[in-house]
Parts: sequence; C-alpha cells; structure tokens
Amino acid sequence: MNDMTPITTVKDWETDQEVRWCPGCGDYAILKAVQRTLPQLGSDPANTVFVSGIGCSSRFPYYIESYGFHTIHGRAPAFATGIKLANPDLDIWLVTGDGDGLSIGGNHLMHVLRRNVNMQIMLFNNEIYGLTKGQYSPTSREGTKSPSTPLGSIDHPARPCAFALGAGARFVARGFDVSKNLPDVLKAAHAHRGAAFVEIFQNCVVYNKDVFDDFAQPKGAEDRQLWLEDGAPMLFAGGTRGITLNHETLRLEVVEVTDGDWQTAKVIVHDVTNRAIAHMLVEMPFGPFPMALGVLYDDPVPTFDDMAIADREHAVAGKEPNLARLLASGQTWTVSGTVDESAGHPARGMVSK
Ligand SMILES: Cc1ncc(C[n+]2csc(CCOP(=O)(O)OP(=O)(O)O)c2C)c(N)n1
Ligand code: SF4
Ligand SMILES: [Mg+2]
Repeated sequence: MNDMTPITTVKDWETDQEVRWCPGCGDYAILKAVQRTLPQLGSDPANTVFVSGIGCSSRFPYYIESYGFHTIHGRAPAFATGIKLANPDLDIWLVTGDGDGLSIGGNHLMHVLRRNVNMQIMLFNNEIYGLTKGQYSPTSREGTKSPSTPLGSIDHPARPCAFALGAGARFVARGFDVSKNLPDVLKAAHAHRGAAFVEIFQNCVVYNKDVFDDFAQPKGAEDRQLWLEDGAPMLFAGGTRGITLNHETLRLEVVEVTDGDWQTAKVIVHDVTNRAIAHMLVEMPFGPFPMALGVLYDDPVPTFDDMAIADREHAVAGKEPNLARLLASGQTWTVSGTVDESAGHPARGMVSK
C-alpha cells in the first residue's frame, strides 16, 4: 500500500474539541482509525482538509487537527470540489452519512463520483438519521421501526456501493467501524487518484444498535466476512468456502473448497479492475453470501481536477492577463439617457450595443 515516512504522530491529529458523540458510538472507532492512518500516509495537517455535511458523522472535522469545513446538509461534495479546484495540492477527505450523502445529498454525491474529483469519500452508514433522533434513512432495512416509520419501513434500501458504482465511481470499498482492516482500506482509497468511495458500516448504539452484528460481530466473523484482496482467490470460512461464477446462469455462487484446492472449486481470483464482478459483489445478498469487504473495485481514469487545471493552463498559455480588456470584450452595452424626474420614474434611456 502507500505507506510513507511519517512526519506526524497520532497525537498530532487529535484536537482539543469536546467530542459530542454518544458513549459507545462507532464514530469513535472510525476517528481512531483515521488518526492512526494519516501518519502512515505521510500526511501533513497543513495540507489536509476534512469536509463534511450535517449529521453526527459530519461532526468529524472538529475532531481532526487539520483544516476542516462542517458545511451544509448534503452539500459537502460541492464544497470539496471547489476546494480541490482552488488548491489541487490539498488532500481532501469528505465525510458524510447515509442521510447526508444519500437523501438530501444524493444528487451531489452522484456528481462528485461521476466527475471523478480526486478525494477520499467516507460514507458512515449507520442505516439511520442519528443526529435528528433516529428517523429511518435511505439505507434502513425494510421493517425498520423508527419515529418516522412506526409500523416499520416499507422502502427498499439503497446500497451505497451500488449507488457509487452506478454513478461511475472508479474506486469502491467497504469496511466497518471496529474492523482492524479499516486503516488498510483507507490507505488503498488514498492511493487511488480520483474519487475514492468508502462505505463504513457504523454502529449507532442509540437509534440502531448492533444492526451490523449479523456480519460484524467477532464470533464466527470469518464465516460471514469475505475480505477481498486483489489477485487472491475469494475465500472465506478459513479457506473452506469460496465464491464462484456459474457460467450458465452468470450468477455468483458459494462453493465448498476441499483441502484448500480452490482452483478445482473454480473460486474467482479477485481482480479489482473487473467492474462487472464488482457490481455482483456489491449486490451479493448477505445471508446466503458473506459480506464482501475491502477494495471491491479500483480502476483509475483521469480526474476532473487534473483535466480542469490542464484546460485552465491551456486557455491562458501565452496570454497576458488583462482585466480591462476582458471587461470590454464580447457583447457590451452602453446605457445612455436622462432622468425624467417630473414623470416620477427614475430613468428612461437607450441601450445600445
Ligand atoms: C436542509 C436541512 N434539512 C434537514 C436537516 C435535519 N438533519 C440534520 S442531520 C440529518 C440526517 C443525518 O443523517 P446521517 O447523514 O445519516 O448522519 P448521522 O447523524 O446518522 O451520522 C437531518 C435530516 C438539516 N440540518 N438541514
Ligand atoms: S446518535 Fe447514534 S450516530 Fe449519533 S452520536 Fe449517538 S450513537 Fe453515534
Ligand atoms: Mg446515518
């Protein structure tokens, strides 16, 4: 991965701000994982910006000792895009929630992914609106009881990674708050040049407690988690089970692997550039299948910021800046005439080109 010589320690990324998350919230573990990862990336607080929208998750910039913007609901992608274009040398981390990023901000999130602006995007998915006291969100499971769905949600939930892929994202990964692998996932996102989307399952212990226990609880985790590694076979359950592609139905299937012979069982070797398989992995229903975690897709293309800056440089190459000439160029008008005070209206004149 992209480990660099650290110029900071974990302490350098901690702030003196009082952390306002509830005791036991999964956000704490994510904060620690990020603070542990930044020194390993060789990041410099003077060059790093955390940008968020609104929600419990979006309080994140207060707790990182760097530049930060706690912006408006759902609009972090617009701010982050502007910051990146204004100063492309800045390393941008966007923090959003399932409500912030997929309800009010779904449109903005789609465009930052489609445009491929170079930044890391962490979507904390707790399947609930935490900050506003537990209303259901676009990722809440069917049947979720909340103040806004007292009879249980009837919506079909959005899958953030499927949304990201559908929007054109070139890097899609998944992790969860207390996972020891989260720093590696974040490092891979940072190594990707372009919009790198990371869904992080996060336990809201107050309004949606332990909703990810089905796959995240440590006991028996290896039977329920498929950690993907580029170039490695898709094995889980201690290498006794794997994922294969049925060539007749073109669907994924779980297969038993005997004596470690995954080749005979036709287990797929993970290729992070295979977009079709990435789509299948993010849609894989948990239960019959394990939860696919780690880097699902990573296939860079030119970034919006690189291209916009190249365009800008091309447009001004060999030209002297001249504001007066710019203002007088193109279609201009001269307004002339007199004020007719007796008629009681301020100005009546002529506009000529
Ligand atoms: C324009 C606007 N509409 C609604 C709200 C109320 N509001 C604040 S946070 C939030 C949802 C946050 O949910 P999520 O992004 O999942 O964050 P979490 O608190 O779960 O981390 C809502 C609806 C607001 N602040 N501004
Ligand atoms: S309401 Fe939920 S998400 Fe918000 S701080 Fe509390 S536990 Fe965390
Ligand atoms: Mg939420």
